[in-house]
Amino acid sequence: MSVDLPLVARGKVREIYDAGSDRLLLVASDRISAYDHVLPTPIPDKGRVLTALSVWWFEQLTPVLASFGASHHLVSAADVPASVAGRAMLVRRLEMLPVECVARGYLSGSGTVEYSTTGSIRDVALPAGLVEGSRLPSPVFTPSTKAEVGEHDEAIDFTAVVAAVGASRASELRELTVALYRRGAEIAEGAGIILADTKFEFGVTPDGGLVLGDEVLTPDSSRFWPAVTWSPGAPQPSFDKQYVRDWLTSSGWDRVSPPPELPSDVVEATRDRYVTAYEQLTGQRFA
Ligand code: Q0Q
Repeated sequence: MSVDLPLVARGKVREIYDAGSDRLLLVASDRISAYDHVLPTPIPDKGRVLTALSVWWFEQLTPVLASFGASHHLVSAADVPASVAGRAMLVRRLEMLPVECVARGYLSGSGTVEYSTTGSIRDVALPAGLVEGSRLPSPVFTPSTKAEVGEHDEAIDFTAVVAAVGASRASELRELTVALYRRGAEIAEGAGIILADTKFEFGVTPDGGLVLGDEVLTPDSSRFWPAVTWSPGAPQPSFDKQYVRDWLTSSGWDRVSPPPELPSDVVEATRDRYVTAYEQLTGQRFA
């Protein structure tokens, strides 16, 4: 156990610990997942890079949050146990809302499948002729339910969000999710990175205040594409995971049996991609 606190929840690549009555400790590991499997080989510094990125994004997004009368849950990234220094965030304990708030600026993955079948994404009609990787006319709010560990999130429509949190809160979530995505995409574009889509999680404080939780705008919660290779019409290369995906495919792994160890050159190249994403976005050297 790397943290001497009660474990609250464990995800594929992160854990949450109980840090007191109104505090949690969100710890990011160096684990990496691909094709719905957690790989056996860690990526050194992945947890530290993605934590530093979330911390930076919380600061960048504070004006957008404030314009909605909302805030974020980060208390400190310094006041954390030495054993997880740099890869943990002390956060406010929230009542998390049961909605994964996804914003999509580009057509990809399940969005492309839905569009190909219906000509729309959820209740948003889209122009004809869009293909995998196409930029959408406007960002689309595509909420989903929070799946149990190991399950896939389930797409829901806006009426289901209303049923879950009420009409006013549902509209607030949709508008704030899109506004945060737009600001993130604008900053990322300036750094040569396409923010294709992202997932936010929100909670509320006892006085009903809306709070942005979880990690934000990391390569684990978002699709990051290099702008220089953007070419609609096929799946876009991932900014951070393409080396891993390509090697796994070349290894002959069947994506069902336990995944193989990664070779050191793929590990090093992947670490470089996380560091490069951080340095390009923030303009700061990763230490
Ligand atoms: C909370 N999670 C995510 C998770 C497993 C992260 C609960 N501020 C908060 C947060 C946050 N962030 C949560 N609960 C209360 N207050 C976040 C989905 C799950 C590992 C890491 N689950």
